Amino acid sequence: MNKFFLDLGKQPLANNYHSKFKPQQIKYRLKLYFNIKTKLVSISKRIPSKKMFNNEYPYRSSMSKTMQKSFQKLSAEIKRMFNPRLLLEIGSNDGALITNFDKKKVIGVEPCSNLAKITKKKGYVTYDSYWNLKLAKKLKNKYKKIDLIYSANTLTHISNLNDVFSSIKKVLSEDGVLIIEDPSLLECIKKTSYDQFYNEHIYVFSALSVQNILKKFGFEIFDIKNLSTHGGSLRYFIKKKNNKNIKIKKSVKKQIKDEIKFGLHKLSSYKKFALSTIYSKKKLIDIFSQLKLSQKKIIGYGATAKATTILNFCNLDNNFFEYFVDTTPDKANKFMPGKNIRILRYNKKLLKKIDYIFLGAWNFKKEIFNKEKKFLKSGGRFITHVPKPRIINKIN
Ligand code: JHZ
Repeated sequence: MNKFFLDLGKQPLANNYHSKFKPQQIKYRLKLYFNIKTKLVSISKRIPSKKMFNNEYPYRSSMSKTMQKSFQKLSAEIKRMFNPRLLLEIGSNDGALITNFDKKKVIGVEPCSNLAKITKKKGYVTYDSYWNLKLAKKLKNKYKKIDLIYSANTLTHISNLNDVFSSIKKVLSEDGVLIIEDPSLLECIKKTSYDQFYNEHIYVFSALSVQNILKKFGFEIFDIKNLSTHGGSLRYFIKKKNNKNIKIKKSVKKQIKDEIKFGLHKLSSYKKFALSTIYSKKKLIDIFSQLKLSQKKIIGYGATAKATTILNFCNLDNNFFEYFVDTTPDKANKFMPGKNIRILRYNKKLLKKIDYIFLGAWNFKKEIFNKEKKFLKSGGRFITHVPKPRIINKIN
């Protein structure tokens, strides 16, 4: 049932920023498949979770103002709409969401102990564990009733979806609500943002595939919100099918209709996406090659997991870049996986004497442009690959 549609080449682990220049690195082939029956898009190679999500995981959810605001807004909405007695977050990272709640009303689950430590230190109950049935049983015994489960950018990272959803089913109360939030496959295809695929992202969900997965567990989507975060995400509001007190909103049908209109239910659309990706790669390489020929100084902005996919797929290395800048403390003075480009802790001075900035964090374009108005005013230019590879010389 799984049909191959795109090969993104050999890719290192996207968040494996090493501290030394390493000429040889372990890479894994990144191939994308579409399941004709379930409509689920996934990668072929599954890397053991422990190799990726451990006590050195560098990604911090609260590193951008945009994400902080998004989590604050959602927290207020959750309180207003559902007023949960107890909220459980799967993949609580550094606490960008849970720290907006009363400590007695929230539990975090976070397998990367360096991140779990941050919320524990602030006094939030955090289980330093992977999400699985064993933990679900433990939580059920201890808390009895959990009426809201939230998970953002986490479930797409767990290979065994059967285990994920049966564990959720185990702990969620009968009238409880599950909210999940992940990059939208529709937006990813529309924008040719093939960089949403890396070894951590085992799946990129569509409403079509989520709906199919949920059926098996007696869950159904009752509302969907399109978000601008992470280049376009979907927030799915889910309930148990037996709970008839919550009505299903029109947004669900609308999203499914939009996805079908765009062809997310058929293989040919993914083959088209594969062709657009190859074209995008060629155009991006052309841009970089021309700028390099004219001896322009280029840096990367945002040492993202997405950028790892681009650099390794397009074979852009330290011949093209001076360095990458990033605000994340744990990425500083390390190297971009697979391509040995140094990452420096962001500081405005690092933008001086630079001609071009490649937007590794293109999903935060607005926030970055606001911060770097001076760079643009002084003649600096940005390079992006979404929705099409191009040079940007003005805000918006
Ligand atoms: P960002 C991560 O992907 C990994 P990445 C993960 N697998 C996932 O699923 C997604 O997130 C959701 C920096 N930055 O969010 C901070 C600046 O330096 O696009 C971050 O390192 N200056 C969990 O890595 C990076 O950019 C800034 O002004 O693709 C953004 O990473 C801003 C705004 C960000 O996720």
